Amino acid sequence: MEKCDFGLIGLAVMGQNLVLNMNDNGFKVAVYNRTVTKVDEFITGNAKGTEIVGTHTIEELVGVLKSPRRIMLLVKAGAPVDDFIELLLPYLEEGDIIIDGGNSNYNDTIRRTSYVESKGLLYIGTGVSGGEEGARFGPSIMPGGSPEAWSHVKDIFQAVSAKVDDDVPCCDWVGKDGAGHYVKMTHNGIEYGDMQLICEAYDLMKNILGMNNQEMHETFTEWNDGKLDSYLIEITRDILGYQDEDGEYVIDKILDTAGQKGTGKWTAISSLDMGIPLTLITEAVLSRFLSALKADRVEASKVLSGSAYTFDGDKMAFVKDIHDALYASKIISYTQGYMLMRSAAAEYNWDLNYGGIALMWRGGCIIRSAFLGKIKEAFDKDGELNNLLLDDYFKSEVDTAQSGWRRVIATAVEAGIPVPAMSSALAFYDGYRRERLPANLLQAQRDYFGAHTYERTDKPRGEFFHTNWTGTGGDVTSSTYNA
Ligand code: 2AM
Repeated sequence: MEKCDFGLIGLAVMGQNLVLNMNDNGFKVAVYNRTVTKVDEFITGNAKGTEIVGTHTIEELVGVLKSPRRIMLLVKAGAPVDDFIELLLPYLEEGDIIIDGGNSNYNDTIRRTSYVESKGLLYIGTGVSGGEEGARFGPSIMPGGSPEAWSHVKDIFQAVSAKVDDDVPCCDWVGKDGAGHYVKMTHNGIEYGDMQLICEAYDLMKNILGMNNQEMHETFTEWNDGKLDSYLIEITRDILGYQDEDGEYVIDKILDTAGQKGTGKWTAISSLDMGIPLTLITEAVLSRFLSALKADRVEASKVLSGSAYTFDGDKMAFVKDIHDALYASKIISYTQGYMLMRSAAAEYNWDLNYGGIALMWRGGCIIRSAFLGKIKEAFDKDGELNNLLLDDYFKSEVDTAQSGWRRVIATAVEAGIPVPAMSSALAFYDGYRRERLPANLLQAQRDYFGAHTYERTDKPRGEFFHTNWTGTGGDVTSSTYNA
């Protein structure tokens, strides 16, 4: 038998679909699964009539692959990945490549890359985004790991990935060790932010303007033809228009408690660790937590009062303002996401291609949008662009949107409708553009109670001063005491 090009372990839906996609693209794939009966079910079921080869042991899988062997794990993140690495190692040879295509934490991928390399093998940790549909017909693929591995997987990864603008693949090498999974994590964080922003726009339309599902469906239809053109706006349009057999809107019957699998939380944690003000994504994660407190909210709703506000302005004008608030906030969210990646690149010594990342997200994945094309253009103009907000295009877009954005936040506050993502985005914008913030007072307070010292506006940076505020504390400064 002619040997196979690629091996895949893990035949859940994502794994099955990715294998079928590879098969469609002319690659011969061998598969294995922990529960071996699923291999036969797949071969006689969804994979019937394809070139896909089923194997029943790890040894058999390894035996049918060409060298260097390329084996992807698409199994549950965490211990199962480590377990399979251990199971594979005894059968693999120098130069073989283990690929983790699951949603692994980038810290695990950093550790696994160095471990697998220490055994003479190569490792790739790759983000694969686009859900089941993406895996089948073209996901966004974000690989990182051992750089020498890239040339061995490039053809197959780029062949099966999504394409934009006449065949440009949404897949390129991201960087060494955990870079691919870090960028995938950031993608998921941005996805949390985009979804929260859309939910806030929905809340404002429904609960300030009193719009019905049909009206909102039409609004999202219009928005999807403009600057907000994206997968998430498109599915929101469809969700709002969807009626069940009884002609009732399904959206109104869905319980308002959000679930999560943790990648948004990881993004927020990483931003806290690195000191990056990733406010919007973090608010999106916290909003899911608040939504999950359903029983508490039901109780509180009976007790706590809000506002008696009623809207009496121009409805259509306010819908336009909501659009602008969503759009400007989205610019802030991506700005913050890119700040995070820039900081991670410095921390972990990755050489990230920021325009290339926008291109990878442009198609195939959940946050795919026309907007990402604009981000790509910004980095094409200036590869060293320090902050997206300073790009001419985005600067002028925020300029145009900001009056509507401010009106939305002001109205939401008056009406008592929470818009944590939109309002934290505005607070970030108003903070970031300020030459002077009130942290002078904060430094004075720290120096007052803890002698933490401060720098002065009239002296060079790096010189530290202490004031004896009370006249009794003496001149001793503190560098270790943290009150
Ligand atoms: P299974 O079919 O044998 O359950 C998605 O859940 C994929 O991850 C499936 O292929 C599943 O295998 C695999 N998986 C889940 N938990 C696992 C574990 N603890 N060890 C090995 N594979 C696991």
